[in-house]
Amino acid sequence: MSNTPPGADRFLHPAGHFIDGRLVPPDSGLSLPVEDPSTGELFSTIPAGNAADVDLAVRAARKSFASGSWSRAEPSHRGRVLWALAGKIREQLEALAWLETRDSGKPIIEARADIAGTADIIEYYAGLASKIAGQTMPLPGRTLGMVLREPAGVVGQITPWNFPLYVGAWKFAPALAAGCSVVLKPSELTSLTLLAAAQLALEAGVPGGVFNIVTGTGVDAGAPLSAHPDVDVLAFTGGTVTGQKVLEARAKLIRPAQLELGGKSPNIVFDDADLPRAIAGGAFGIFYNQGENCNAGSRLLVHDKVYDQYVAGLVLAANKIRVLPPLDERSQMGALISAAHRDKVADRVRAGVAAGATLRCGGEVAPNDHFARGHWYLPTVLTEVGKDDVLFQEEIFGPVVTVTRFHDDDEAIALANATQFGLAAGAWTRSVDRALRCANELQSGYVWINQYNPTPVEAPFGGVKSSGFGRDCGPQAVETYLTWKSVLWSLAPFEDYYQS
Ligand code: TXE
Repeated sequence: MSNTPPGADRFLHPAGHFIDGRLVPPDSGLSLPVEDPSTGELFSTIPAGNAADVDLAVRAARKSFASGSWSRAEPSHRGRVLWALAGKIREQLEALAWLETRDSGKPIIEARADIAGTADIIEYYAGLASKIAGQTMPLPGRTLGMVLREPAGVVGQITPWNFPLYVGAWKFAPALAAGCSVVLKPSELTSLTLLAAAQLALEAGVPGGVFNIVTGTGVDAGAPLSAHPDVDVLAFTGGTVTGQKVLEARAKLIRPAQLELGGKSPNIVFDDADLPRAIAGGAFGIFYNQGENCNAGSRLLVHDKVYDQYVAGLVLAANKIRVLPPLDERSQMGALISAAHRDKVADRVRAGVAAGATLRCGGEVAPNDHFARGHWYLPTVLTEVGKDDVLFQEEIFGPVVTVTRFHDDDEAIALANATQFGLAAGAWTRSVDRALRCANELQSGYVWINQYNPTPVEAPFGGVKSSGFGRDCGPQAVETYLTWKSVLWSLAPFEDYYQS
């Protein structure tokens, strides 16, 4: 591409993993191709990491942690360095957004929002670094109790392809603020911006070995990281099945994990909702980022009284979305991440229609114009979907929403809670009582009322049920990366237990 923005070239062809403060060629000598999902063009490569690379990175992380250069640095120093990193990310916003768009297929305007959001996340944790404090308490026998908060040690992090740098920052920023050393494995489909961020972190003052990136597939690099005995804490965002494998590996070591997994989030439209707003919010809730969003509002539940009007409005809104090449400034929806993923989305919809669902708009796209290459799928609305249907129960992770009818509040809440997931939920109503009931009764880690999608870093994000446990964002995220240590200090004369 000729229109590479200034600064992007430097990160376009990574010469290696980022380990111990430098680019390190992979042990295998092999690389993986990097595809532009919107054209199918193979425009770069990343190192194909393996267990030896992971081990090298974990050793570097351990060495840096033990040295204290970061783990025992003054918290305010860590904060200043993280603030400087956020500044560098803001300076490089255009370059990083361009890399993100090429890597992921998302519209450039959404990639810019991701990068600006990444800087927000890092700034939040820069501020938090100096607010981590323990406790003291009087204990029996004239003993002073002190509870110290200490960095957990070496942290492994495995991240997905849908919000590569943004969700990466949800993981690495609180870990670095806590004083941990990190080995992060990005998705093999989208590794460029995290490799760039680790290099910028070194320049901002994060010591070498504290923030390492190992690229590669889940099997070759992710699995050895989650099973590494010297990784104290493992944080993961990705699919539910992979999350199970990661948890099994951690269980064998008896080491903690934080998991943010899939969702099938309900978005409830009551009959007293501001309908135009609920229609716009329903569309935004599912179609943002091509629906490749763990909190996507993929199950619209709509009151019978407004159902027909709502569906008509939603179809109109879906058809208006500009599905264009993602580097086009007008693009509002780009391409899906890969051919395999597009095919999975298409198969799910086909099977759902065969099982009785009605396709109201969208679906597969004729391979003309810019749709001739790359992995495209149109904004899709399906109706006549019931509670027991696969379409209602299983995550699709694409621009596909089902609309299901309900008749009263009890039924709405029961339908909303009727899946194994519990990541996010939305409700549209003018009634304070209904809004509060939803906030109370929805089995979900996150509830939006009269809006959908914003995930500001201030609010903890994560799921209940099979959507995982632990939290990204908020002060809660730092908890994952800290341990408690109780110190008991006797102020009384020593009494020998065996003397009497
Ligand atoms: O994700 P994976 P995939 C959901 C979504 C999607 C499905 C599969 O429904 O359709 O998951 O997507 C690494 N040990 N989400 O297959 O595999 C992998 O390299 C250790 C929801 O792309 O979960 C990548 O870095 N790690 C989600 C990370 O796991 C392994 C975001 C996530 O990829 C591994 C993405 C293994 N055995 C998909 N296998 C969300 N919650 O936002 C793979 N990985």
